[in-house]
Amino acid sequence: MANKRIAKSNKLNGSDLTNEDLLDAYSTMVLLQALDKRIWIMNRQGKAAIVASSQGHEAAQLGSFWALKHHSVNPWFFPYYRDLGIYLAAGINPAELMIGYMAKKGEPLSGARQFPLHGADLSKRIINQSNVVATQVPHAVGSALASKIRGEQIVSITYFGDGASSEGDVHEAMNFASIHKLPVIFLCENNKYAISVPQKLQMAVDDISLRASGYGMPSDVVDGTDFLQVYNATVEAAQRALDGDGPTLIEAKLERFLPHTSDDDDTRYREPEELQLAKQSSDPVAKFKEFLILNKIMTKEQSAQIDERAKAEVNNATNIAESAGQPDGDDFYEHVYATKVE
Ligand SMILES: Cc1ncc(C[n+]2csc(CCOP(=O)(O)OP(=O)(O)O)c2C)c(N)n1
Ligand SMILES: [Mg+2]
Repeated sequence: MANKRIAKSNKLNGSDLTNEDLLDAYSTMVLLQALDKRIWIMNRQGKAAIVASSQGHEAAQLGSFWALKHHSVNPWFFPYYRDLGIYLAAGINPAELMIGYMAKKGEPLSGARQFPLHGADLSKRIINQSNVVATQVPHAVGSALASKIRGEQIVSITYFGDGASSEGDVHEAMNFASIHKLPVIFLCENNKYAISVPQKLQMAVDDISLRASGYGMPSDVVDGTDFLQVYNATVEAAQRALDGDGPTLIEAKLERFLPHTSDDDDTRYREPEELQLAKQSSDPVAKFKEFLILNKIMTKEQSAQIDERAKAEVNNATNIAESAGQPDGDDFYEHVYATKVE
């Protein structure tokens, strides 16, 4: 099968979301950016051990989340370490997330025994067991297989980077999912770097989506800094999954605004001009804001209120996390063994 592109929605602005939905999504995006910035500061103060920032990836994470929120029931999420937006949108609150980065008592995913964002919150239907690149991808395929066997109308979605797309796990997962027409969405957040290695040295193709054709799977390439483009592509992929037509690979092209993690120095391999240009032209939050104001969906006053609310929430989360205690020794095994999934 050729690398088939999915027909784009032809509705005005390409979405079925109401203005209220869009404002809700934008408010979450502003909160995500504010929280991410504060977490980075906590790292610089020596209070958060390691951070992989989501800055630049906000639209890919929230656009796909909103699509599943509106077009599927009880989806399963298999994100990776950069996907703070998925956790926030799924309802893990900013204080719990900050507690996680500071490895304090009350962290919901692993009891603060893992790298930030790793572990699982089954009530929020999020599983991300490991920092080993791409391991979440076969997990999502297994989850989709389980849904198919049980006859459930449930979509699983997994997120991974451009670097991860060269891992055997990803290819095996895509191959299996496509053969068995499993209800899974592969969403690649292509920020053009795997730590310091640029895409050109990772693969000999420009589009990761081209790989889908090798498995007989449709794919789509979207501007991953545009909330609505990601939303639409994910809605169509979810529909295909629910119709029994199998998986889709979505490649969201976007920018990583900060070093790979707080332990990395990107000035050693990235030109400052390149980064400067990316920030000017590809900031998902600024782009979404401009779209909402130009289309008169949001006033400048509303925008300022959203900013203020986000700031207050992040301040509150920081205070709660700063005053939280250290994890207790006696809950050491709590997150180790499986709990029953309802
Ligand atoms: C199997 C494996 N190999 C190498 C690493 C070290 N490592 C951690 S993140 C990373 C780069 C991943 O890049 P990409 O998939 O593009 O995701 P990004 O961080 O850019 O979002 C590497 C090589 C690892 N954690 N696991
Ligand atoms: Mg990358």
